[in-house]
Order: sequence, then structure tokens, then C-alpha cells
Amino acid sequence: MDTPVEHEATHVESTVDMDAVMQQMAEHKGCGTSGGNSKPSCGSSAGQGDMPPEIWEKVKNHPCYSEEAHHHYARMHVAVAPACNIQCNYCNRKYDCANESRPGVVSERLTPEQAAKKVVAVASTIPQMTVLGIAGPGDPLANPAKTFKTFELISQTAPDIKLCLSTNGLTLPDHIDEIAKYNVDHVTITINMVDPEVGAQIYPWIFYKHKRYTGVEAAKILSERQLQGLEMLTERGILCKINSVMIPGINDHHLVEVNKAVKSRGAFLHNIMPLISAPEHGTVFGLNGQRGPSAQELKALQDNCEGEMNMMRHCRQCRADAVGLLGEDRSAEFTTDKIMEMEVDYDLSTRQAYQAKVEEERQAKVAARQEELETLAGQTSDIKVLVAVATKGSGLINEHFGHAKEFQIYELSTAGAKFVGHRRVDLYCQGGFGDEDALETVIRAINDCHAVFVAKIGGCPKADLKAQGIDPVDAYAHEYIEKSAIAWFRDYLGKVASGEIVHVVHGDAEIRQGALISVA
Ligand code: CLF
Ligand code: SF4
Repeated sequence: MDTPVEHEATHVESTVDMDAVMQQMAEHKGCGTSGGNSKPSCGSSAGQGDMPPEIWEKVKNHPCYSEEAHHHYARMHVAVAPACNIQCNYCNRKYDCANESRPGVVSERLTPEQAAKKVVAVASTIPQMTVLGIAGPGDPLANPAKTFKTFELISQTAPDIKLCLSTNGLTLPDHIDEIAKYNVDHVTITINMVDPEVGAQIYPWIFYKHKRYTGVEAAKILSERQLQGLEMLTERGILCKINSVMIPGINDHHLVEVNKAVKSRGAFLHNIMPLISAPEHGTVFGLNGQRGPSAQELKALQDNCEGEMNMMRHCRQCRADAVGLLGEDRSAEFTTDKIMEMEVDYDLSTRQAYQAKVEEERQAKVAARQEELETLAGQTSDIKVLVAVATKGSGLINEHFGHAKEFQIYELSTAGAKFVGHRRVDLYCQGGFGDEDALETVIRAINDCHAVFVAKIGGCPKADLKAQGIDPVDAYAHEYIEKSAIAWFRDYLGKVASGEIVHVVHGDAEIRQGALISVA
């Protein structure tokens, strides 16, 4: 779906005030920030000059395939695929497919016709929505008729929207022609192992060609089908992302081997996600006490694989009916009842005009980052620090500390500012009052950071953060994240050099396990 747009808009009469739309966007909740520096990393933070033009066309406004794009462009999912053909030990079928979704989330299921109407409704309301994904609530390719009917309808009514698919891969080799036919040029395969002995600890069974297989035999078939499907897709030039769930003690070391196997078969991007495991999810792993990784364990594995290929670090493990920027969830605005009542026009010209403004904003941000980065030229230091950022999107420090539901994490070094992850937290500010329990969870979530950048912060949390060695920084309110972080880091290095402060290494941080289930 990255082909040039050449169709007519259904209704070209635009009633949208562009400045009002931009303002509306600025007020939307969501993630912000921009890509890393020159090194390929987070969901391809590489820019236009770092990749062939045909690949750039495919990723430039895909919020999952480009870390840089995810601050500006939105995706939506439609939950049209309820059935699944395998069992994963981290999944409870009452909830969405845990290969892409945060465990414990339930999505509203749709028919292909309802899904097509919803896409037009969302595209008309959120002009930066550029990608439609099908990611559950089961496996899209275990429901091929519904999945491909949905793609067919959407490619007719909204042909500028990129189509995206996520699958466990078991039946993938059987559907390559249909995937190509509907121009689905972004496919995610969840690959947790290439060794069936490891796989047997993750998958109790699969259902393949009318027969149930278990144990090592099941894992062997699944692995062969996944790798075969990956090879077939990349041969056709279809971009493939690999999701892997990091399960400490089971596949954590093995994922380096998985990384090599998928890279050698042409995968574009590898997304290593933490296992989210809690007893209330009712999964095998949740009930048997299997833990997820800590923030440092996850980052170390992602760093280890980064030399091999592009790593995605901005995945939010979305629900199967997610709508909006990654990190925000506007699905409640588009329930079936609401969309069936909506009168919508698919106004392509408004969408294009809006996206042109987004591109201008994006370029300004990149230029500001580059200018600030030049001030670090010639500096040499081995110091690397992490900082947390409260943002609503657009690459700006524009969120109040107490209103942040997540913090974005940047690693600062003399090479610049690199996005390395995000941390979900409880809201600290509850109706105007600070919640001390919530503050503790925030501190545990960003305990590995030296500073937290916010648009505003109250006196009490400021003092508590300082006591924990986390510098609360509000001096860069409403400025670009990376430019500000680089400026702060330059000052930090100066203070260390002058002896004003001593650089200390911070400890580990926690990845929330049970938080925010059922509502994203
Ligand atoms: Fe959806 Fe997945 Fe396509 Fe993105 S999500 S089908 S590639 S449009 Fe993205 Fe969400 Fe992570 Fe998926 S943040 S869970 S990686
Ligand atoms: Fe659950 Fe998805 Fe695994 Fe199927 S593929 S069992 S829906 S996590």
C-alpha cells in the first residue's frame, strides 16, 4: 500500500480547518520523541538517506516500522479474527492474541463490513492514521476469509492506507499469494524459537492439517513453517518484522540465535518484547510463576542483537482493536455503536494536506536535533545515562509529571540521544492530589534513569525524585525532546568534568506486569 495515491477521494469538499486539526493533534495523548542518532536501531530510526527509496516509502509513515514515525503517525487495528490454531503458554484465549497485545486485554470483535466502516470513520477523524493492522484477537491467518475480505474492502474504500498483518506463521506459506494480491506489504511473524526443544516449553500444541501435534514435534512443524513463510515473503519484497517474547530461563539466551536466523532470511526488523506474566491473566506462565525480564535484562538482549539488525524498542503491545498513536488508545471513541451512527466522508485531500504539515514539523525536529548534536562534536566520554521523558507526542516534552501514563526512555552519550524504550506507570496525579503509592511505582519504573524531563512537576514529587538520585527537569518544557536531552547531557558532562557532581551508575528498573489490563 505504499504505491502512489491515484484514486479519487469520495468527497473532496473539505470542511476541516488545518490549524484546528494540528491543535487537536497536539492535545492528543500519546507518545512523542524522535529517533536515535546515526545508528540503525529502534524500529529503524534510520532516516531517508540511510535506506533505499522503495523501503523508505514503505516505512516512512508506518508507526511500528519507523521509530521516528511513531511520534507522528497512528495505526489502527480491527479485531476480525477470533480463532487460533496454536496454543502459547503466555496466552489465555479469553483475551487478545498475546503475540501482539498486552495480556489480559479484550477487544470488540467486528465483521469485515463493520471493520471497513470503522476504518473510514477513524481515517476521517484522525488524518495521521496511516496503517490498518489485523492482529487478532486470535491469529489472522487462522481466519483467512474474514482477514482477506477486510483487506479487500479497505483497499477499495481507503486505498492510501497501508495494510499490515500479524501472524503466528503456522499457515503463512499457504497465504503468500493473497497477501501479495491485496498489497499487504508489512507482515509480522512471532518467532520465539528456532530450536524445537525450546519451542516445546512455549507451545503445548498446534493444530495443523486437521491434526493436533504436541511437544517437540509441534514446535518443529511451527518453526519450519514460520521460517519458510519468512523466506517466501522476503523473496516477494514484502517487509517482515519478527516479534519475539523474551521469557527468562526459557528463550532469553536463545533469542540471539533467533535473531541471526531471521536476519539471514531477510527480516527487516526484530521486536523483542518482554513477557508480561501475572496470575490474574490465567495463562500457564502466569499461574506457574514464570517471571518476565527486568528493564536491564530486556535492554541488554536488545543491545546484544542490535549489531545484527534493526531492533524495535517502541512496541506498546497494542490491543487487537487499538486506535491512535502508539502509546495512546482511542478505541473507546470508535465502538461499534458509535461508528454505525457516524456519517463519514473519506476526504483524501484533507488527509494529504495534514500529513504534509506533519512532515514539515518532523523535518524541523530533525534539524534541531542535528544542530544540538554538533555541540557535542569532539567530546569524548564513556559515560552513558538514561533519562525518562513525559510526552503527549510530536517529539515534544509536553506532559505534566502527574498526568504521564508512560515515560519514554532515552540513552544519552556523546553520540547523541537514542530512544531505548518506554515504561508504563500508574498516574501520580489523581484529581489534583499526588498519590504516594503511585509515586513509588513511578520511581521503580524509572529507577535506572538519571533525570526525568517534564512540562511541569509539583514540589513534593520533585523532592522525592531528587532523594532517589533522579533529577526532575522542567527547564525544557514544550521543547523538542532530543535537542533538550542532548543540551542537558552536555551540561551533565561539564559538571562531572569540573568535579561539581560525581557520575554514579544507577540500578535496574521494573517492567509493569499486572498493570493496565482490560483497558489499554
Ligand atoms: Fe499493528 Fe503490528 Fe502492524 Fe503495527 S502493531 S499489526 S506492526 S500496525 Fe506495533 Fe502494536 Fe507493537 Fe504491533 S506497537 S503491538 S508492533
Ligand atoms: Fe494466543 Fe496469539 Fe498464541 Fe494464538 S498465537 S495462542 S491467540 S498468543
